[in-house]
Amino acid sequence: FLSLGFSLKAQNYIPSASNLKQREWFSDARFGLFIHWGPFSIPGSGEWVMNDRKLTVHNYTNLQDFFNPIDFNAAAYVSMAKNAGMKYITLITRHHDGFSMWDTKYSDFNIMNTPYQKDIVKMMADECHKQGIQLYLYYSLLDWRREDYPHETGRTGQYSGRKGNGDYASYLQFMKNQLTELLTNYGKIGGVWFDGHWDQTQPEGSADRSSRIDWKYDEIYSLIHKLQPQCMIGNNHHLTPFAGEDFQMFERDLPGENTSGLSLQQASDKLPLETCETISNSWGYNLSDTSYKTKTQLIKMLVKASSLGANLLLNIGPMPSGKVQPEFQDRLAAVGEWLNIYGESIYSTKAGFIKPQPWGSITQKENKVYVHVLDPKNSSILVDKTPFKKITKAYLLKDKKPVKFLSKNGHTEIYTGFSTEEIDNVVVLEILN
Ligand code: JFZ
Repeated sequence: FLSLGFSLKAQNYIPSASNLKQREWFSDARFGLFIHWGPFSIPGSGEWVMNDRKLTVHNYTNLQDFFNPIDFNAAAYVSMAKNAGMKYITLITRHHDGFSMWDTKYSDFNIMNTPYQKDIVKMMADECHKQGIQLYLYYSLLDWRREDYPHETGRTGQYSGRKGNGDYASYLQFMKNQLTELLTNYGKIGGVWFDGHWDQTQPEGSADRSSRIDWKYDEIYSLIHKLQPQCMIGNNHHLTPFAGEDFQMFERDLPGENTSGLSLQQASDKLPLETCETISNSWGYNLSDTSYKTKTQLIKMLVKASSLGANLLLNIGPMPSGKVQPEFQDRLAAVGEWLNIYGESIYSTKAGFIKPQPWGSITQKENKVYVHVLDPKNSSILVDKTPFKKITKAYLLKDKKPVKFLSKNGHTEIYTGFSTEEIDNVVVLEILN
């Protein structure tokens, strides 16, 4: 094995051929499953329970003794994702509470020290590889437990009872050790989803968004790309992508919409995009949250994300036992059924030539334009400035029934006989460029 003896700085980052290939795969995939799950699920108050209830490290550690997910079944999780039409799973390996869901040598607060004693990441990785779905790993940069995490400058985790000052050099080494395990022992990993950077910056909307610590991302990112060159790096920092990152994520928002106040940054025109949302309002299991989005809302979200050139990473928070509640299962199955018919207008498409409109939005690939009429209020739809020469055919995707249209001087009018019962009346325009 040839070692070059130097490490490329992230600043000079040139993605490898396999990384570029993985990015393409990712953009084509369009739909993934986010899983927020771990001992934080036990109290049923979401994954921030340690911080929200001001629990100390000492008391929170007790959760380790209760985590025994007897209903966890990796094969069932992967099948559920596949049947939903999802192409990848992004699994929490370690959230802000610092619990490691795998057999790690670098922290005692891990799955092997629970009554369960089985490596969740390993079981998921093996099953994903077996069933042909890709695995991405969520890894928190922020830690509410460790004394070496720079907790004194952090915005959260102040009730943990930690003493002294953080020691970032030590914490960085710890993260590198853990990431090395994750990228060595679990086969091919599609990407790493970092989160927690924002703990060291002023809140969104503040003038100064600089970090209070130097995270040394160049070291972390080059390590990952050295271990697995294809592995895509994303970081939920709510800022313009940093050098060395391979995709850009938007938390609870569509690129450019900024309805959550968390994505003021512009969408990169070079990197694959991903938006994440959750079926209820919580990420981790929450007993009091019954605000489930409907299947219609979820499908529209997926359509809009695709129209903006972004993937949808849709979250579930399984129960402490590992069981996925029927409200989540049913919705995932329903989106899957829809994709069985309409998947052609979602997978491997590009952003539409216009942004989403009041009536709906557009995706496209090769010589096909998919007009997603999500809200057919009027009897016709006008698409201004159509960037193609000619429409050769127009029909409903569902049953190939022809659709009337008028296309002149770059204006296209499509006549609706559209059903308001339909979630999405997809009209296919076959075009000449
Ligand atoms: C983060 C996590 O904190 C959350 O638990 C979940 O994993 C989500 C997907 O990502 O959400 C955030 C991100 C940023 C802030 C708060 C929550 N912030 O800037 O205050």
